[in-house]
Amino acid sequence: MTVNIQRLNASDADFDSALSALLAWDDSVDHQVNESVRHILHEVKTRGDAAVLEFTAKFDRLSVGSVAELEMSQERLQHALKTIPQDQRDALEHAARRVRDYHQRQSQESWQYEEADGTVLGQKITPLDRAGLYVPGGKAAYPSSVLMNAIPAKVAGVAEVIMVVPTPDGVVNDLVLAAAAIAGVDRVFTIGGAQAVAALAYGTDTVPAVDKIVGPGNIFVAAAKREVFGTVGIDMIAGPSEILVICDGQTHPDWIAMDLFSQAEHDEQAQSILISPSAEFLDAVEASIERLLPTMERAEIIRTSLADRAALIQVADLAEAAKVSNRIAPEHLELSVADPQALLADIRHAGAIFMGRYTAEALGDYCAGPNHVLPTSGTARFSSPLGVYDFQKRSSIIGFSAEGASRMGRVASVLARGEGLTAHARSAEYRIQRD
Ligand code: HSO
Ligand code: ZN
Repeated sequence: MTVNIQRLNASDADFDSALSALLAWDDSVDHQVNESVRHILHEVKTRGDAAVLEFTAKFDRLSVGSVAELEMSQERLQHALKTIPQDQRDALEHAARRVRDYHQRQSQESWQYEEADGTVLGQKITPLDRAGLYVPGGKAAYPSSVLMNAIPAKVAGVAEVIMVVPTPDGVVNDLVLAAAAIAGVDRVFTIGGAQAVAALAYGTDTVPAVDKIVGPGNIFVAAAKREVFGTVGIDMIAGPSEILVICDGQTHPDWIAMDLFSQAEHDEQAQSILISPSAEFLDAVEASIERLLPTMERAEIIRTSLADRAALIQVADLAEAAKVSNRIAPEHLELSVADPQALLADIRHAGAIFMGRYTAEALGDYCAGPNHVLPTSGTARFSSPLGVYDFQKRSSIIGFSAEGASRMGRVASVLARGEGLTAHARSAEYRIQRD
């Protein structure tokens, strides 16, 4: 059964509208979902632990007497670390080291400077007190995502990282717990859904309230995060995974086909796009797709994703490829070309850029070092990968000398009177030295 992947040509008159249609993504909120999420949030906010227990029994078929029983001890995390296969442990630890090293480079320094009259101005960096990390359960439970979310928080200096992960029917994923142990997660509760987001946002007798909630989740979790934003910070509402490959036609077509599969296998809504100046190469990759697809474990997910959302786009040259890519602003961008550094100069919008034929996007998902939590659905136009910055904040520092207060008091006074704010004006004027 052939996959009918959409073909586009940038020189076609209707290319612009075809591209818009390809990128159209319906993230409209479902009112039904919003209703039930609001109800869950309200119940947890007002009834705390009791509500968390009821929803966990209802949605995860897990009944216990107290939320404390749903907490996994550090001993339990260490036990998971000791019992997972040794190669898994080694690889997780290796990846964690690289993720930590990379994120350490993002550390921000506080700074101050002094003006001639002794006035001091500056910026003080402070980590968040507590961060909450949502980890999905079931087939979307990725230990790599535990590392990618928790390590930047720890590098930032967050004192307490609280992880929540649903365990439907009490089934625990030991790889996820082991990753939590490696990343230094402080507390883990086996709760999930909107009730877990609510517990983190509002706090209960057992679950401490956090300052920011990060991590992916299903539509209920996304709706809950949207709803609690303002009470706490959130990272982003991530859409389905995307990969865009720009290839000059010289990479093995099987490699490119598999790179496209690698994001398509995440879910049916994932988007994989290949752009090349060579029509023969697009044909060759299509042939590879046909041949390789039946060999894939997740063939059906990949097939649906490719049929519904993929495209093979022909362009005149690499410069045009970069232009189309900038318009798409993909989450992941592979520059599978001879001179990726030269092409990089033309790239403006992408969550992560993978340089050259050897740089499979999958390496970035696991162990390159940079974060795999990236802006999706074109939001790379204005946002960035998750990082240490997301777990720190800035306070401005302002310190006037007597001389500085006198000089700037005159300026403030004029502006305050212009705004009709007399207390502001007089507060500044008290400090003006008159002689
Ligand atoms: N590609 C995903 C992250 C991931 N891949 C986790 C494998 N495991 C983010 O777009
Ligand atoms: Zn992935």
